[in-house]
Amino acid sequence: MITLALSKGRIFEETIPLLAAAGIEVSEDPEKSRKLIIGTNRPDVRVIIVRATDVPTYVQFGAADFGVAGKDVLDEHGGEGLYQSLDLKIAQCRLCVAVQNGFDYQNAVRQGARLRVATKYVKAAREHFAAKGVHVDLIKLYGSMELAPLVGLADAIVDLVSSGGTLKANNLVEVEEIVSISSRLVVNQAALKLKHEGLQPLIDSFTKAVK
Ligand code: PRT
Ligand code: MG
Repeated sequence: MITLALSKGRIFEETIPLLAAAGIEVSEDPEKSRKLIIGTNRPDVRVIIVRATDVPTYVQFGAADFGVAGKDVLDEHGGEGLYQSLDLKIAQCRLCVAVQNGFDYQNAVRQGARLRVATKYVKAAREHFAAKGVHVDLIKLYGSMELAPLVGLADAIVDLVSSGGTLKANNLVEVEEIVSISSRLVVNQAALKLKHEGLQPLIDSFTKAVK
């Protein structure tokens, strides 16, 4: 059995065409069904539905042979035990620093002020501000980062932006891009050897489909 770990939402939706290119059709829609293990038209291939941030963990421990995860998630996870095989160029966005409209970020940085930064991406944020020599107090959040500057929890946030609509709706502006993000196919290192016959053709089809 070959097991693919996906998260619901954009990653699932954008992986479907890549699976189709490999001749694989999932038998259920995870948005409608509550099933966490979904079969496919191939009796030897199944999909498991996990939280986006949990995909690397399932693959790392071999509970899934491969999976699709954002570069943001992989960077925070560290990628131990994972073979990062392919940029799928899906679920694209960028990791940014944003502040409330009117907050003079460049000036605060110039003045050497200690900034309070709220984020889910503590590792990426720490590295970014350390490289700039900016002193920050990081506040770990698990979602709705956009709220933090509006209620005085933080001066800035580090969060993903795609259309920019969420920032705009909350009177925030992007002041720095840290890194551009897309989703990657990650493979369990042991599975890549032990299940090579089954896995490699799928990886090859994904590779072709991305091009
Ligand atoms: O949503 P949930 O809490 O269940 O989990 P999750 O946020 O970890 O998963 P999901 O499915 O939302 O995101 C999975 C992956 O998609 C992320 O790890 C990213 O690699 C990628 N991705 C691409 C995004 C976005 N675009 C994105 N726009 N992930 C999140 N967002 C959020 C962003 O955090 C912000 O709140 O969407 C909002 C901004 O969107 P715009 O279009 O208004 O700019
Ligand atoms: Mg989300």
